[in-house]
Amino acid sequence: MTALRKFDTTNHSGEDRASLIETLRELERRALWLSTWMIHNANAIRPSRDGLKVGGHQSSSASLVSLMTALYFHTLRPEDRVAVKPHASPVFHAIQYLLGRQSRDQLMNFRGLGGAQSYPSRTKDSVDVDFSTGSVGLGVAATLFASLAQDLVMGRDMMPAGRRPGRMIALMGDAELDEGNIFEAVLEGWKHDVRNLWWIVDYNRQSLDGVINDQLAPKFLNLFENFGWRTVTLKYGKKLEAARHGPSGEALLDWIDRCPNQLYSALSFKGGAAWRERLKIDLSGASGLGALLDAHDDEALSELMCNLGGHDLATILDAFDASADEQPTLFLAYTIKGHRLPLAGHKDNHAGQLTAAQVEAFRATSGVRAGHEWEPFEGMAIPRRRIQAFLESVPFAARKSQRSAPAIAVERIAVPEGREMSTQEAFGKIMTTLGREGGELADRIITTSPDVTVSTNLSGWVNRRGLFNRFQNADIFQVEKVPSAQKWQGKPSGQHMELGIAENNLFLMLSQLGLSHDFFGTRLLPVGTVYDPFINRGLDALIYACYQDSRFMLTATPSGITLAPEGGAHQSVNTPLIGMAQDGLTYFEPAFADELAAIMEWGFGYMQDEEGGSVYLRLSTRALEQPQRQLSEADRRDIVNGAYWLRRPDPGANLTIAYCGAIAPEAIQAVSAFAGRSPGPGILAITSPDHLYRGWDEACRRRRQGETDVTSHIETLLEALPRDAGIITMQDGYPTALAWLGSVQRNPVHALGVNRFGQCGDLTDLYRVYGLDADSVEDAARELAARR
Ligand SMILES: Cc1ncc(C[n+]2csc(CCOP(=O)(O)OP(=O)(O)O)c2C)c(N)n1
Ligand SMILES: [Mg+2]
Repeated sequence: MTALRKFDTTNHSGEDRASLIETLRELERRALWLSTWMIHNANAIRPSRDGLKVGGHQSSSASLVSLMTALYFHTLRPEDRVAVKPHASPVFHAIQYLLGRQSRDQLMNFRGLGGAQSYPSRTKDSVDVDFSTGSVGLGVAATLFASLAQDLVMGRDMMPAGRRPGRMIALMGDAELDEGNIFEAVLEGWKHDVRNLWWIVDYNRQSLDGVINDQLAPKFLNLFENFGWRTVTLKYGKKLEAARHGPSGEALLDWIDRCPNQLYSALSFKGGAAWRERLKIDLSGASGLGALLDAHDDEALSELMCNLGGHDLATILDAFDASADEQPTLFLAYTIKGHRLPLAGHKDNHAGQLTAAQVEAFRATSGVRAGHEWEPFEGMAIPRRRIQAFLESVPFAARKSQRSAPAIAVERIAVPEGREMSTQEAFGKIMTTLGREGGELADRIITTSPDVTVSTNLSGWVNRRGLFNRFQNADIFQVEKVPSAQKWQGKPSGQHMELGIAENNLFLMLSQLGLSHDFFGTRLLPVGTVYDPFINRGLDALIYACYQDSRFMLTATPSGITLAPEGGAHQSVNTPLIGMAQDGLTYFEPAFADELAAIMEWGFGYMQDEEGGSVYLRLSTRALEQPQRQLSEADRRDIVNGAYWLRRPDPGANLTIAYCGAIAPEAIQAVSAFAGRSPGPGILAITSPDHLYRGWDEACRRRRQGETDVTSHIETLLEALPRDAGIITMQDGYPTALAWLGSVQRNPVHALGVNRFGQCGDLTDLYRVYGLDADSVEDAARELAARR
């Protein structure tokens, strides 16, 4: 293991430990009040126009208040990044408000349009959110990949001068540990020697439906320790630790250790008298029990029994301060869901909310005057000036929001040479050339792949640019002079991140590489490869990456039944629709190498554009004869916009074929079968059903809003076609991706495509069985003619 860098743990406020904790306790009380009140306000005070329940999680928030107070007001440094447990969003906003980084209006409009979001959102919240969360498990794992992305940036010496590496921190619910993607990530992290990573588990032993299994803690701890993590358990707070040395102390703690989760939760809900009754029975005969119980009234007894590590600021600070090196660390912090609220410990408290009367009572005990609920320092027991001075000294307060990095110029991407080529092969050649010829663009590209680097044609690039490894790592096959086309030498400056097969990890890796400009102030251009059908396997993580507004190029290949002999498990059908429906991702499916080169060149720019997004290339292994042509700038623009006439229809033509992707030869062949027809049909080459559709949709919207001189690309193209001419669409994918073409100027459409699982076969058989061959086109033309 390398020498571990120490993080700074100084107490920046200059206060001694006792007054630091006193100050934090006041802030903790305030954060608990504000988060509870924010949810109450949204549900019970703000007028409702639709009668819908607004929601919000008071108990999940209360569970995490102490840990978040310690983190944000003491431990965090400006360069650290945090994924906040989704349903603790109100605490996050309350803390940002206390730090002066969030507005009162946003809190008052929690869960309303333009207000603080229900779950932290990088794109929809106005305050700086590091990781979006909501789909549990993903934000947690994303922190691990953010740390790997940071190592890549450092390995390539691309961290801007004066910028320090940060810790990536996840505040997670214990039930998030049920999500498999967490463990996939831990395994991948171990392979890459991940560091600067903290996962803080809010171990309240409750999920949504109730109280969860006993004795999970040792299993989690073993697992993480197996993968080289330090584990830190925060079980008892200082009061319980002190009680250990008092009368009946050992017996009491031993009783808690053995207490089933359900019983502990139920007693936490019932309170002091119930604890007393139970302890009298269960610990009867323990010496000193009477003295222990006599020393505590019901309230004090409840306070003592609920004094768990995750609610005890001194215990939390000790744990955080003692873990200030780079080793990945799991903090298992025992907490009570709903702590200090009347909902505490109740198994049904997940969506439960305080009644108006309970809020009133809570207001009184929080020292908040009616009408002053939103005042930041209302009811605080320490002078306002001291609190303000403290808040100014908080290290995290120095965080500046900076979400961009200098742009990388995109040079011309040359069209790979070859008479016959598949788009996958063309992709490989483009990447190899970039790798060989270098330049700033090539230096910024980071590729990654879940064990399909070789089979997606990325090896040429990897041979040139090397594998990422935090340490120099020779390719032993090369050293031993065993002939191999792959030279897999690892080094810190390597530009390929090789992953295990888990597609979730691919998308989370892309998600965090594609946020490097925001996280580290340096632009990376991530390119990931995957088999197209397995987009579905990692789909939630892909959606998550787009929701975070991450910027990457996803190359998915091979695709469709064109992968003929490989059979149905490897043949993608629904992915064109995913490409179209996914916000933040523009989907292309070129047929020819020159189209791909134009799209990739545009894509590297689009990935950097503030209004841009990510790019999805659906490619194929089917080699096609390449058109002999030189594309003009206008041709390249058409290709990027989604379509061009490969053959313009003759004036007055009553038929056109619109195809997308590797099915091009069948479209061309079908049209030549109609050669005798006059007027001759057109062939519309569609390079992006997605861009083409969005252009049309956007034009329709603008016209609805009164703009008169807007015409979309597809409208311009279809002007060449009479309105009653039939359109046959052809794609190796679900046919509705192109069926909308009929709505543009009301042409009748017959959409050919794949709408069932694929199977093994050769192209001739499969295109016939699934209706994508020349005969099917002829049938479709007949059907369209009959309709007219
Ligand atoms: C992927 C996913 N599945 C289901 C949900 C619905 N859900 C929200 S919170 C929750 C339980 C969370 O329990 P835990 O993580 O322990 O958090 P706690 O509220 O106990 O702090 C569930 C099932 C979700 N948000 N994401
Ligand atoms: Mg929980």
